[in-house]
Amino acid sequence: MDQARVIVSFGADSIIETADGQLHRALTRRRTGRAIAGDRVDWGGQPPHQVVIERIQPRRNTLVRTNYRGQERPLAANLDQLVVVCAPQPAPDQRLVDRYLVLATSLNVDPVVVINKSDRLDDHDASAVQAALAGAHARACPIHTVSCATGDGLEALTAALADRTSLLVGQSGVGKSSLINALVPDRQARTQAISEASGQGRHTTTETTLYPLPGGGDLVDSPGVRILRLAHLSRDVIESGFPDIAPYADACEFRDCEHDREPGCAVRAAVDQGRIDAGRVASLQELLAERNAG
Ligand SMILES: Nc1nc2c(ncn2[C@@H]2O[C@H](COP(=O)(O)OP(=O)(O)OP(=O)(O)O)[C@@H](O)[C@H]2O)c(=O)[nH]1
Ligand SMILES: [Mg+2]
Ligand SMILES: [Zn+2]
Repeated sequence: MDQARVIVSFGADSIIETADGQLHRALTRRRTGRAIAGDRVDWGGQPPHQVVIERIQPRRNTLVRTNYRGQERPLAANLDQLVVVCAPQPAPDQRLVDRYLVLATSLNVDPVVVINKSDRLDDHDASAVQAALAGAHARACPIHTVSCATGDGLEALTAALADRTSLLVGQSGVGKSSLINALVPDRQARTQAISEASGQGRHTTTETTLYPLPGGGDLVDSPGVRILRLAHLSRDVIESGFPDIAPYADACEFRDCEHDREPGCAVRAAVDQGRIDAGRVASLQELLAERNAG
């Protein structure tokens, strides 16, 4: 059986890249289950027609989107790294950054932060960005400052992405698409080739798509993770996304302490003493409350 990588999936149909670098439209059988971007699969058939995915190899991890009804839909598999993109404009949102850091923990992948638009970063903006990144500092996560406009920092970022599958996340307007355009020089041709293989026109760009990087590794662009619901995560997973707070939380009098006004709350005490960032605690409380609400 030959092996391939899933580039993008539309339900029962996927586009796979075979070992020779060709893109083919492939069908999954009902019993095989649905393939998603990043899957490694065994395939058979006679390209370009009747290509069939025979088996989806076990996934190291699965990025899942949960909708407002709590229904889960898998989007991408086998990720190594989560790239959290922020910029001076739109102003960074600490709660969102902290959510992405918890997402990285839940997937068991390393977070990397990119501060884009360095060409627009004055001192005032820089301190606002750093404040929103308190969680990244607490987790000693690598931070790359880049500009898609000038090319500043892109070489070092390329090195950090080499040979790994990285998911790009971040607020609308921070420059995720600009980064893909800067890092994947043949993106246009690639999108065209995907459209041709799928026979579905421009539809593909709205789906979670894997882009191979010329220096090795892949970037995953997933419009589906913009609204990030983490209500399905356990308290333990959420708390392990906050290593700066966890030692204090362990010392709270109540195991289910919400770090609000409970007596014997070691987290509140640590905030009052300036030992931990109040914004981080607010992020943790928000995630715990969401989870409790079901
Ligand atoms: N000055 C400057 N502008 C940039 C840079 N990178 C991107 N932009 C601009 O920022 C705007 C948003 O960039 P996009 O790449 O579309 O942002 P995005 O994150 O893909 O946004 P969504 O697709 O809505 O999630 C565009 O007008 C870009 O030209 C940069 O390094 N410097
Ligand atoms: Mg975009
Ligand atoms: Zn507490």
